Amino acid sequence: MGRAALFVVALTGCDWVIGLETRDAEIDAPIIDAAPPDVPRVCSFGSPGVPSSVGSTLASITAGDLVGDAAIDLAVVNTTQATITVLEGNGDGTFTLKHDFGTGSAGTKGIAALELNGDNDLDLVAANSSSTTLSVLLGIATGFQSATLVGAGTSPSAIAVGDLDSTAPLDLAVANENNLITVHIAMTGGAFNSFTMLSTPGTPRAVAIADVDGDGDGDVIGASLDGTARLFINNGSGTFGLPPAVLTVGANTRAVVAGAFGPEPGLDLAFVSQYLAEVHVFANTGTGGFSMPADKYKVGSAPLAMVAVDVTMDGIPDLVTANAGGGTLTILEGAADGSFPKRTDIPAGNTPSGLVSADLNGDGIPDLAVANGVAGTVTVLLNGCTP
Ligand SMILES: [Ca+2]
Ligand SMILES: [Ca+2]
Ligand SMILES: [Ca+2]
Ligand SMILES: [Ca+2]
Repeated sequence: MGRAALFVVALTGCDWVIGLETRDAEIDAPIIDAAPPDVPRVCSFGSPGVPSSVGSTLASITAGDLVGDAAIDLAVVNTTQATITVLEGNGDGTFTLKHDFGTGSAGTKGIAALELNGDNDLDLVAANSSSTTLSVLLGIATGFQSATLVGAGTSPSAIAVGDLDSTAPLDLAVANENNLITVHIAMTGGAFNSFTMLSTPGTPRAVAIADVDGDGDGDVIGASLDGTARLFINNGSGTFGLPPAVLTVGANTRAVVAGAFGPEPGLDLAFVSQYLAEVHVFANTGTGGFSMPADKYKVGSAPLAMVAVDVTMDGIPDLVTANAGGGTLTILEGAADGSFPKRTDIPAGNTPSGLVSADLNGDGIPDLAVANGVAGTVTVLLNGCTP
């Protein structure tokens, strides 16, 4: 059976060249950078193929060793079916076995993988946007137990994972469309107590946990469709006393990520606006404040998801967006000064809606997996960039 391999080549002093070729046997080897080290790096992304159809109306995707064999697996949310499809990884970037798990509630959108009950079988949490619940699926050796429902706000859609109370296990922050970020502190054993509500006007659809003020605890960033974002500083115990700082971001912001993008201390923030098709980057001033206005970068049409990861393997974080309108990913390559001067777009299937980065073939280099929303497929892009 023929296989297609995408390749992307950066030429000396030129823009990237993107191509598609078909081979009958193995995936193409990464294209080797034979140029001197002071010219742009050469990257390739090979697509080994996964089950062509994994569900319908895929909203989000996450990765982890979900089946307990040390190979990285993928979990994809099927919104209309209220199921999570787990694609079992073979360790080489291919995914053959497929398992479906019900979420027990309607309109599931967001997903996260984390260890909740301390048994080292990775667990899943999903956000049910047609309800007021999260689904918790505790991992067992062969898959997952039946979903347990946990209360959240109304129309929860996105989930962030991080440590909010300085004790294990990790905790959650959830964006609910009824103008709330809810904070869910996980107890020993993996249960959740009642949640805390943080008022977040403008229909929040994106959330992140990151220690932006550098005091050791996770702070919460929520971004709304009205083009505002709020920064809630943690008191240290998972409570948030002060009114949030408000940032102006793009309309229909659908994802927020944190990273050490520039040389100054402190985590910086990047927001992606579906409406503007732009990424807005705010540099941390060192104490949890952010320089304004943001630096703005164009990406492909209708971006719905974003990750911060060093895909180019040069030690500097890059930003990758999944662009539902154009069927592409945009890679914004980070520079040492915290800017993202170089843009590359690569094909990524029909309606890329969810995006995750993980090392899917065990070579130590971060790869990408895309949930193709309308198509109901997953596109795997193995990273051929070399350090
Ligand atoms: Ca577990
Ligand atoms: Ca903090
Ligand atoms: Ca990089
Ligand atoms: Ca890899």
